[in-house]
Amino acid sequence: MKILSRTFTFNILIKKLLILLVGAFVTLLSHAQALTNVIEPPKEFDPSSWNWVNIFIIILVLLIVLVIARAFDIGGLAEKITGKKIVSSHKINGYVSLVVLILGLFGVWWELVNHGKLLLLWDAASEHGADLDSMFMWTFGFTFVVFIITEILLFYFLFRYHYREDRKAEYYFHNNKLEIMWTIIPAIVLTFLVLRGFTVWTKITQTPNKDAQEIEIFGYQFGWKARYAGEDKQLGESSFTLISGTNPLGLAVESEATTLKSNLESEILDLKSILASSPDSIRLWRAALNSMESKGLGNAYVEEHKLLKEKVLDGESGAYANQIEKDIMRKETNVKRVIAYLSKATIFNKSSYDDRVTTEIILLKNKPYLFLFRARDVIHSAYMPEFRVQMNCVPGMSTVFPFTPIKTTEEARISKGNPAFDYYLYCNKICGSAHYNMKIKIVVLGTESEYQTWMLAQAKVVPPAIEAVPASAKDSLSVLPTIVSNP
Ligand SMILES: [Cu+2]
Repeated sequence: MKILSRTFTFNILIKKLLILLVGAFVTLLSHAQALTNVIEPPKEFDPSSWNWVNIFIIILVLLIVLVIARAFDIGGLAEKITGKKIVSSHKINGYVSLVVLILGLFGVWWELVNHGKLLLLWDAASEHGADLDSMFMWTFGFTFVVFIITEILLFYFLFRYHYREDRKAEYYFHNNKLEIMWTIIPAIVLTFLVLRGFTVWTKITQTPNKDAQEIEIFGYQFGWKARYAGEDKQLGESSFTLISGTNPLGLAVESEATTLKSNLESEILDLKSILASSPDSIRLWRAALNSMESKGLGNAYVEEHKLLKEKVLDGESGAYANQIEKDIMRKETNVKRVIAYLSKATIFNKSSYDDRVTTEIILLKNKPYLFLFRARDVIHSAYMPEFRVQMNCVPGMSTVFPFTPIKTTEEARISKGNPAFDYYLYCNKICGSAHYNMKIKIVVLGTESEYQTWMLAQAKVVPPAIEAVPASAKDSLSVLPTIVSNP
């Protein structure tokens, strides 16, 4: 029975197990390396591609499971014969920790090799992007080193200091050296990261560039519009107050504002007359409801009966009149705002007439831009990952982000090895049901002439009936942009 003595049996089994595992790792490793050399999308499963390596791995895994099962069998048998405890679960846990450590580190290495290009930021398409990427890499570097050290310590300590009857854990509740170390080191690292972040962000957002071309990016449920200044190199004024069915961007166009004002006023008049006649209406609805119910028609026309009853209840409780009053107040506020705009005649300076509203954003390589963001309905977020740009778009206020693209779409296609690649501006705030579809294409061109050709093909803002130009004045105004339709 000596042969089944505790340490002997167990150590041999564990050693066999480890050798098998290491063998499996080496095989997997070479296999993984072979895979990483192939930069192709995953293919459909093809049985002919299954070589002996795969079969060997499967057999190996089965063997390992078998060995583990046998180890427990023998251990249990030995315990029965000797009456002593042979398999120590603490020892097994210790070795399992080592296995987890090796497997985990291998996994980290494999991920970095295979998906590093996706995980790490390295090919920003804007001038400031390299700074942001380097910030990311520094943060990643620090946390990576800490991660590796703590993982090794954690699992190695589990292995090295697992429970043994013949040794006792040392106990102490305070250690000044440790306290100082784990306060000062993170403090230094965080100070470095925060200061660097602060300087980079200041550099990106606070450095005015007088040559920057302004482009307005307008977000709405669910899409984007871009607005470029025309020949006057000036974006026309706009306001959310002036937004209407025919003026979706709320541009400062006097005739549009006047129409909006008169529409609102007539809507208010309509609502007021509805409100004045509401007691009569409510009496009529009540009479109709009573007659319906007395004739027993409530069961035959369930839906109609329900709607009529709701109307009567709303009317008699005052909720109906209340809602109309609220609508009137809201529209009156709108009218006041529009009138205030109309009195500020300076903003209706026709500077928006030559603006061009586009459904794509076209940029020129190495040209500085200042994006001005607006939103119509709810908060959206303009996110251009390739350019490392993100900014909230808030209704009623404007936000900005300056950047300079440094790679044309063509160059990006080549460097990514993807001829179908395109830059996009996405919405990055969950803003409603079709949020997922809210994006606009960005094209970065290399030459001014391509840009000009595209720009000329864009329609000017000038709304058709915008300014009713008197016939006699038409000639003198012919320099003003006429109605241009999108070719
Ligand atoms: Cu959105």
